[in-house]
Amino acid sequence: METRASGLAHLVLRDCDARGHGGLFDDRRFALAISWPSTANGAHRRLKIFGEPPITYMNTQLLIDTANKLVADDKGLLAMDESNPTCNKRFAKLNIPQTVEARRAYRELIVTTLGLGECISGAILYDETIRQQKKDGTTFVKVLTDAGIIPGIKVDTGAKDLAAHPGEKITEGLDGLRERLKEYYQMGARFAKWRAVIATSADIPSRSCIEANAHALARYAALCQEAGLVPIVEPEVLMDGDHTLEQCRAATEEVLRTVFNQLNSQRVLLEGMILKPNMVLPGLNCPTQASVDEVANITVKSLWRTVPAAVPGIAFLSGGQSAELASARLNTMNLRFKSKLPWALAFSFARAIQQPALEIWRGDEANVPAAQQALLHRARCNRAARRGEYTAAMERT
Ligand code: 5MM
Repeated sequence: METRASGLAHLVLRDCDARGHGGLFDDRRFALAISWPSTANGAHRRLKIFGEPPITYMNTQLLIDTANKLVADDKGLLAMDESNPTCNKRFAKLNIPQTVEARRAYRELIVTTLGLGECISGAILYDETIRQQKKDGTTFVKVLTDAGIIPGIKVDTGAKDLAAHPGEKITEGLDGLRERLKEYYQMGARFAKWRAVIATSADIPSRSCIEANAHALARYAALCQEAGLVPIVEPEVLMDGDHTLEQCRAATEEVLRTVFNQLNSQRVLLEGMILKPNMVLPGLNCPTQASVDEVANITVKSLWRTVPAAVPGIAFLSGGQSAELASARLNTMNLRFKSKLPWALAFSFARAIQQPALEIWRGDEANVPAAQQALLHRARCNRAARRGEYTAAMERT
């Protein structure tokens, strides 16, 4: 559609078709452009203002299918992508040896848990783990795939201090990422994860920290889609501190708005990604804590305001909440709002699924069956929470 805006300028509203696509309701978006006669014969030069469509890859359908599978059937993700330092820290607290073999044995316990695939759609691995095998030599990737669980991989290289911004972090890992993604795809990964961490207090997050992290997340996401991997986009507003529920809401909304601006600007296909945000919570040291209902309401409201409907799923991180509270809050969100929301509300928990199992295992092979039982229990609780069917009574069974 073109409208004559003035004698000089042409306002052009057109259904994007830069790559030959058309139709308002396919995955293209509107573009707004201004053109004006700029040559003697009246040819128009166009100044594009916004609306570049996401790029179309050979594997666009694969990305959309994988993203949908990750949040289908009321399942969710299991984050088991602790880097070696994080894993060692958790082992140290329980006097578990901090060795490659102990980490391998623990990950074998997780991936061989019978029935896990009934509740878990995808498992996020770490570089060390995606290369590891069971004692009998079967790769973890094969064990997961055989269980109907899609293997994923954490690809950021960690959050480092942001220069000139005391108390703030920037996640690194873009250098060489294209090559690493190719390798992970060949190893069987079909999705990836990158986590940005945003601290909150009276003076932070700064605009520059939010922008730098959102830009990195968007560049990572575009590279993933180019490689056929669904990007899990994880901007985490941390629970640490004494900030209020309202401060967390404001920071979370600002972060999510900026992240989606950057994702659009890097031409990321929203239908082929999953968002992994924090729930909106008061800081751990805030004197006023929030009820399950309050958390559910404010979290959904913030997401409703900021997350485009094209995104197929939102899979929350647990962020240090207790396993039971994470399930209860997710349950209330689904119970109250599921039928009204454009995206699935799922989970991508690490501690809130693994912690009870790790505490039972403690590095002792004799504890493996009981630890697996605990892991499966948490996975079942969270699947029930996706259906709005989780109850405190489940914790007593
Ligand atoms: C497993 O923890 C991941 C971070 O590991 P590193 O700090 O070692 O890089 C983390 O990204 C995790 O996947 C998510 O934050 C979810 O974990 P929680 O425990 O918050 O659910």
